[in-house]
Amino acid sequence: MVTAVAQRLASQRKEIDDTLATFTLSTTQLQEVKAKMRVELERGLKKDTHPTASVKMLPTYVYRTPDGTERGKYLALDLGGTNFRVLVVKIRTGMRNSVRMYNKIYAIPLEIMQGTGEELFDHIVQCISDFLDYMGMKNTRLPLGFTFSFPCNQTDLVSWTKGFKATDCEGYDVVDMLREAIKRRNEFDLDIVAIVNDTVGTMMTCAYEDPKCQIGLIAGTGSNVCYMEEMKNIELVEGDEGQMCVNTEWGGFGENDNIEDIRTRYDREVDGGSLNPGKQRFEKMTSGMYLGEIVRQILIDLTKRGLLFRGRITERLKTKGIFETKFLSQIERYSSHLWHKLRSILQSLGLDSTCDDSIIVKEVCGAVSRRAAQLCGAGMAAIVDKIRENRGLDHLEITVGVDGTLYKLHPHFSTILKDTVRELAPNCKVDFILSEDGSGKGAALITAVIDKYLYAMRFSDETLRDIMARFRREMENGLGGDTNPTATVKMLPTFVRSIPDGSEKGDFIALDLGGSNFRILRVKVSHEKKQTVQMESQIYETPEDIIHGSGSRLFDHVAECLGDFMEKQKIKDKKLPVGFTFSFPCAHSKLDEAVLLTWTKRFKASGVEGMDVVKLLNKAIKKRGDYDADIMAVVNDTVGTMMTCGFDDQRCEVGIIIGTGTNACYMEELRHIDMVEGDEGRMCINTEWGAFGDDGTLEDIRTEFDREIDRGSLNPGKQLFEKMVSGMYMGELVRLILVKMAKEGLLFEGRITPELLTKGKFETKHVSAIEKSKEGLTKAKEILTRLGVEPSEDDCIAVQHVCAIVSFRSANLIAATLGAILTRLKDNKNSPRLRTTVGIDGSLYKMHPQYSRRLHKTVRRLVPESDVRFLLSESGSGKGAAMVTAWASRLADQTRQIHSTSIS
Ligand code: 0WK
Ligand code: 0WK
Ligand code: BGC
Ligand code: BGC
Repeated sequence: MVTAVAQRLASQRKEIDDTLATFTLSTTQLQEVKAKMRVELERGLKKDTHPTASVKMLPTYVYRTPDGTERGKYLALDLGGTNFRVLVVKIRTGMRNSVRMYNKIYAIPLEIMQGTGEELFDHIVQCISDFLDYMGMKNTRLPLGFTFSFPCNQTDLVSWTKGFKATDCEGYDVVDMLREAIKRRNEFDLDIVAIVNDTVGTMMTCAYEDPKCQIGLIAGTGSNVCYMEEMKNIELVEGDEGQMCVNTEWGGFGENDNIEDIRTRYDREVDGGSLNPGKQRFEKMTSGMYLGEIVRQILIDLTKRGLLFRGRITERLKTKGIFETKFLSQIERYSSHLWHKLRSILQSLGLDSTCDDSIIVKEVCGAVSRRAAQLCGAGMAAIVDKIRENRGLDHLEITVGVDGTLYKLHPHFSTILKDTVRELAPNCKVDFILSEDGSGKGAALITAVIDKYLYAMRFSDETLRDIMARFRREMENGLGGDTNPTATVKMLPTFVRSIPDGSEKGDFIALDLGGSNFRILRVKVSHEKKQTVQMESQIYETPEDIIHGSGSRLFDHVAECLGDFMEKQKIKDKKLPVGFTFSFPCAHSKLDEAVLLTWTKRFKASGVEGMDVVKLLNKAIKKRGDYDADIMAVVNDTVGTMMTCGFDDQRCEVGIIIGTGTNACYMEELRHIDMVEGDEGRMCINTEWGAFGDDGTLEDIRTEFDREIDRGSLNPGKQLFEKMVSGMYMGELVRLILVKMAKEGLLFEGRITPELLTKGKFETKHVSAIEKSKEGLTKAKEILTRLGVEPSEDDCIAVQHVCAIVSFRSANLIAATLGAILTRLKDNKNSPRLRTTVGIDGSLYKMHPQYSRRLHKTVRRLVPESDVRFLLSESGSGKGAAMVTAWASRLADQTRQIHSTSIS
């Protein structure tokens, strides 16, 4: 005799079973889900269906998994999962497991997640700042890989998901938003190299251990998968060769109502109450952010129907988000006989339950999580089968890299998922490996792949100090009588013994040859009230056939221009003293005797090296016979620049050129210059630092691109330092890197055009234009379009990044060699602190938007015990040459007077 209670219990049981049955998916239903997922994968890949596809299949521009050659030190951000992590990742080549990571977890408060975009990115930057402080790395400009776990079209955020809803972000470029925030804080600088989805980061992290890993799965707060797809199937991206990782964003599956048959009313409740109703329907059935909510909705419904908690709905049960997914895992971990454990979990949620209640709650949790795992399994089965068919295989063996708290912490999720994949994709043997280190490592690996060619161009302060010490040694070698012959840094005496002292006066001609312009100047130095300088100048061509022709033709050309200038100045009848700025390495025996040691930069005229250039010029002038000139001094452009700046600042004792070429001079104690008699006072030394490294001392920091530049230069094996840093070579360096990256498919979708392959097509002025903060990317587009490579926005960002690395290296290296000169000056003066001025000129330093700031900053870090003023030479080295000529003229006058008095 079945009692009424038993009947009521049986019907209640049936009601519960019917409810739970809506979460039970049959194999057929799962196969349908798999088939529908497959259809959506294809629709997402195809150009014409992509716009309406619910599974967006976003190209990631990651063309391969790690191959063990990655190396370097990277900063990584990991945003979008449970925790916001900031990491530093050190990757060493060779042994597979040589990755060191340090990280710190930061909270992202709800009001920040759902505040304004500016607040969110300022918060992110504040955490980075705290981390860099903690790691003592605020001054190192590290490359950054940013794991940003939201759907992005290249670097534009498509839409927020999970708990995020910050305003003014969707549709905007994540890189720009982060860059702006870094600029707002103005405390440190970073190179944002890559924006990576967490699925991609996870795949890369696991592929570093298992090369078969070609799929990344996140089963955590959110749910998503990426995998390596054949390029020929990705219609949104040009090119048919090779593979590219596609971020499926399968969370959106079902947004076109194609799984309404398996969505329950509880799913619709959860979706209706979410931050993005109608969106991410598959995610809301499968991921940690929502499973707890689905359970809560079911519990509310069962309770309303009197089937649970004695029909009493508590405030707690009505509270959204109270039933976190972690409780599912805890509840499902206990077998039913441990109902008291279940009860205490429910108690902690303020839910008073009976034994039956606890068991029903456990069943509900089980049903919800089982469905989630099965759905993910069905989706995964669609992906592995697609890959198998892509490769025309009957049987596929592949590995999935996995991360996410749901997969990690839920007792059954991973098993059910694996079982479902095995059942629905029987022709695939799928291994799952858990990502131990999170996607930060993967983000660093991707940054390393992109940055592979740039890594070697980044120097820590430690390395820069080492280069400083090396250069200091080379200076001593150059100054030493016995070591000078073999020294690479020639430390050439200039016979200029002081900077202008204000007594200079006269009417001079200055020739300025060797920079980007050949300039002839008339310089009048007078003393009305105070010393004033008037200058008139004219620029003359130096055609290639002249500077590559014979020496006599070159000097004839110089003499002709001088004649033309004097004509225009109506001074052909005057024999004015001439100061000749000749910007090449010359061995002086006196001011007006200078033997060219070797041509540099664009010059290669024959029959000049080893000759006295004053004689050659005088000969050319004489040959003309239409005017006369008194060449009183040959000065290097660094010396001219120091003198020009010394005219305005008495502290100036260093002259630097960072232009077509690069070089520095400075005032050295005469007692240290073995090649010149005397110990009193000082003399200006032309270091010719361009040749630093010609003896191999810089081989460890020279890259394959530096070697290629040198091989293709007019003077292979010479001026190796100059070729790493100066304006004549910078554009070409960038071009070679772009060609290499394009060849690797890292840029322009692998497009290589004849223009891109043409030497000199990418100029240093392009580097400066592209690094302009505001219009840089537009300029990049313009310049790259002219090279025919049809650049994407990402390409422009990457090219801007390459430019930044190359120009930054130049500024850093010059800061190191200048640092060596400054410490030597300080030691020479035996003072605890150096106060000095550096006169500087050159088109690279003047034109590049960031160069000077970077140079100054690094110099101040490398030589903290100094106060260095950088004084830009407004008027070029001509004025300085005139100052030296004034001094030489006076000396000549005095000699003449002494001579004439001694014979009279
Ligand atoms: C750890 C990864 C991170 C990812 C997270 C997902 O490092 O990139 O977003 O897993 O899991 P969740 O924290 O959302 O459970
Ligand atoms: C301007 C000076 C000149 C020097 C030039 C270097 O007047 O002596 O050679 O700067 O800069 P560049 O023109 O090579 O960029
Ligand atoms: C995002 C994905 C992310 C996944 C896992 C989803 O909400 O749309 O980009 O990979 O969560 O974190
Ligand atoms: C030359 C130097 C010159 C520098 C800057 C180098 O190539 O060797 O003499 O100062 O360029 O113009």
